[in-house]
Amino acid sequence: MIKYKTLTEFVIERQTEFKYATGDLTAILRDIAIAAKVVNRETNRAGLGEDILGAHGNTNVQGEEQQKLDVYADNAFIQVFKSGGEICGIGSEENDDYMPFTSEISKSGKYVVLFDPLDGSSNIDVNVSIGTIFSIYRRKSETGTQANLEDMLQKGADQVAAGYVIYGSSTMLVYTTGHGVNGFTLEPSIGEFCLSHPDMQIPENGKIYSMNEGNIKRSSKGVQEYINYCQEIDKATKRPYSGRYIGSLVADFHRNLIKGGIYIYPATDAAPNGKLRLLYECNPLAFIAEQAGGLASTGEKRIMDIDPKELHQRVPFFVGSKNMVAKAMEFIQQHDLVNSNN
Ligand code: P6P
Repeated sequence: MIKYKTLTEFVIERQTEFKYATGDLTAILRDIAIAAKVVNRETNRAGLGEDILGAHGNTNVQGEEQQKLDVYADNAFIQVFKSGGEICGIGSEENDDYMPFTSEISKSGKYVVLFDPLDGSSNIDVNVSIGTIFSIYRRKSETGTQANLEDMLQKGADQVAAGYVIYGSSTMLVYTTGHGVNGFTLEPSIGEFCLSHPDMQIPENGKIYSMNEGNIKRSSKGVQEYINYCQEIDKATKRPYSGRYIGSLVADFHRNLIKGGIYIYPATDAAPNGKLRLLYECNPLAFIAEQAGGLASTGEKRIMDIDPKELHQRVPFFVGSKNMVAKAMEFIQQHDLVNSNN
C-alpha cells in the first residue's frame, strides 16, 4: 500500500513552523486546494466544457481581454476565501479594486490574499500550462473591521506564505511559509494534493534563459548584453544557454525552479515598469525563489524589499538561479545604472 502524505497532513505536521500556529494556515491552504481542484477540472476539459473557452467579452484593469476561465477561476477562489472565515479581504488581478469581505465571520479573519487566479490564460485555448499564484499576509487593520488598502499594500518580505498552482501535464501546488519550499501533486484517483517534491532547491546555476526576445530591441543595453552573454559560445561556462519561453510565467518559473534557469520580464520602452504585477505575481514567486536558494530582483533591487504604492503596480522581474540573476544584475549595473548616473 503506497502511503501518500497529503497536503493537509503535511501542513498540520508543520503547523508549528507557521508564525501564528492556530490552524488558520491549514484552513487557508485547504481552501486554495479546493478552488485549485475546481479550476483544474474546468481547465482539463476546457474544450468540452459548457462554452468555457474563449474571451469573456470584458477587459480587466490591466487592459487585457478576460478569458472565460479567468473569470471562472477568480470567482472560484473568491468563493472559498469568502466562506472559509480566515480571510478578511482579497486583491486579484481580475478585479479593479481590492475586495474587503463584509460578513462578520470574514471581518474577524486575520489574513488577506493577493492572487492571480489564472496566469497565462491566453494559453488556455491552445492547451499550454497555466497557473494560479497567491500571496498571503497577516492583516494590519484591526480584527473585526473591514479590510483596507493598507492590508493589501504590504512588501513581499512580510508575506507569511506564498505559492502557486500549475495546471500542466500534472497539477501541482507549490508553497512556502518561510521554512523551505514543498511541492504537492494532485492525485486524481483520491482527489488529494500529495507530497511529491519535498524541500525544493533551485540549482545555483542553470542553462536556460526565459525571455520574450521579441522585446529585446525595446529593452535596456544591460538586458541586451546579458542575453548576448547567454548566447555566446563558451564551453567552460556551458554556454550558449537554451532559450525556453512558454509565455506562461508559472510554467517557465516552475521549470527553472526544478532545472535551474532565469526568467526575465524587463522594463521596455512599451512597458517602462515591465509587465508583471508586484503584489500577486512577483512577490509570491520571489518568496518561493529565495526560499529555494534563488534570487528575485528588479535588476537593481530585491523584489521583496519594494514598498508597494498601488494594487496593480508593475515591476521589472528577474528571477531564478542565484548565479544567473546575479550575473544579469552585473550587466544592468555595468550598462544601465552607470549611464543613468551620468
Ligand atoms: P508576453 C501572461 O500574460 C504573463 O503575465 C505571464 O504569464 C507571461 O510570462 C507573460 O505575461 C507573457 O507576456 O508579453 O511575452 O506575451
